[in-house]
Amino acid sequence: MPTPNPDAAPDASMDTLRAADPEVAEIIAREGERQESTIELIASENHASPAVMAAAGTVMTNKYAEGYPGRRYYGGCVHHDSLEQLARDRAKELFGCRFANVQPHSGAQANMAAFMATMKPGDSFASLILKDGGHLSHGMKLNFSGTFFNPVHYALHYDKSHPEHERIDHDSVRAVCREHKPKVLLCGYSAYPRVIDFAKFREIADEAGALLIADIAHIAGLVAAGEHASPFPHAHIVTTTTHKSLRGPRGGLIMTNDEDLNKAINRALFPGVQGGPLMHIISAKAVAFGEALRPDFKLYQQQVIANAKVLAASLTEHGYRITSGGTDNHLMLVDLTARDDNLTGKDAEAWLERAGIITNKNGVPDDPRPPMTTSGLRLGTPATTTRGFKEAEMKRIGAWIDQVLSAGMKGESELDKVADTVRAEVRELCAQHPLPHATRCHA
Ligand code: DSN
Repeated sequence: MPTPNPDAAPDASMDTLRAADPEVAEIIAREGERQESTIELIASENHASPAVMAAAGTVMTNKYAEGYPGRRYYGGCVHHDSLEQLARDRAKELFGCRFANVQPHSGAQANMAAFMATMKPGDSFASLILKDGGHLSHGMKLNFSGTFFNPVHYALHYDKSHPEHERIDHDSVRAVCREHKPKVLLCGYSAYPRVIDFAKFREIADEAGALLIADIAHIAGLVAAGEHASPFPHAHIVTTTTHKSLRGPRGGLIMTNDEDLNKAINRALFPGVQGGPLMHIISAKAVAFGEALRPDFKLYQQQVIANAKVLAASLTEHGYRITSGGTDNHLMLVDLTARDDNLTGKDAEAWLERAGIITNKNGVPDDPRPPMTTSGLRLGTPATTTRGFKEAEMKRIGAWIDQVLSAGMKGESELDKVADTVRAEVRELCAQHPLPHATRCHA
């Protein structure tokens, strides 16, 4: 867990903000208190360190630096060149690759640039559909990826008697690639709790003459720490966000080992997709990469995985079903209908929030319910692990989740009572494990 840095002077910047704009400062302070006093189980969220946040709020926001180090369209970029080069070098060291573009504002924009670098409008790419664990930018019809390109989807095994039930069906990947001859095969997911076999994906991509893109947004921290196999050398392009398990600022990153692809990616990102880079965020990415290069980051990721396993086991004991039978990474999908047919993700998310446990509703494979209702919850452990929760706390959280959901099924008055009791206990536990940025956010 990152230790609060007494030299980061976070209080001073909040004091400045409070004096200049108390209205904004008040809302931010309340959000700080919310984060401080609730249990964050959203698998894609984390608590960035004070140093990452300090770097994100600096004079680097004042500058246009369109272009890349050494080739800018504006004068005065000397320090921006140094910083972007440092961020690139740290990203390359962290992920063991030759080229890194640290400018994407987000994971979706990283994917957009990767697609533009490898495909023409109308070209096909193969991916997992959103409802089975993919991502908006993996071909959802309203997203750029489904509007300008032609997504074809492979599937999960869906056969309860199959040992690989609810895991990637590599035969389906192969069949879709043989039939459609896509330009790109995309792997990497937003709601997939199992290990991704990048070598197998590359084998299938090679057979189909496709390029392999791995979107490791969710598992980037695990990969960086060597706690999930690396997509290199298998993937031609790797995209990621920097704020999930990697615990940096909100942003994106694109990497490759191929010099020509690197040139195409750089062109596609700027001027293809973006204008000026967010240099303050690139500074914060450099800090986060530096943190992830430290030995304690590996211990953190090991604990993230251990915590996820314990939470999954605890929920199983309470009668819930974890899709695919468990988890290998930082997240799990909880099938609530195993506990009660009428239980929905929408209700569960709302009821748990009343108790200070923050989750997101999520479809389970083959979910008959629509995305705004769902039969499942997606839970992840990066954020709780950052605040120092270990196995014992995970067991308690599993029990609290069941207590609240059981109460919710009994009706409003029972939920009211139990949610209040659990909320108080959650507050107490959170107070024993203050966030690394506590001093920054509190009024
Ligand atoms: N929206 C993110 C998630 O929650 O997984 C993916 O970008």
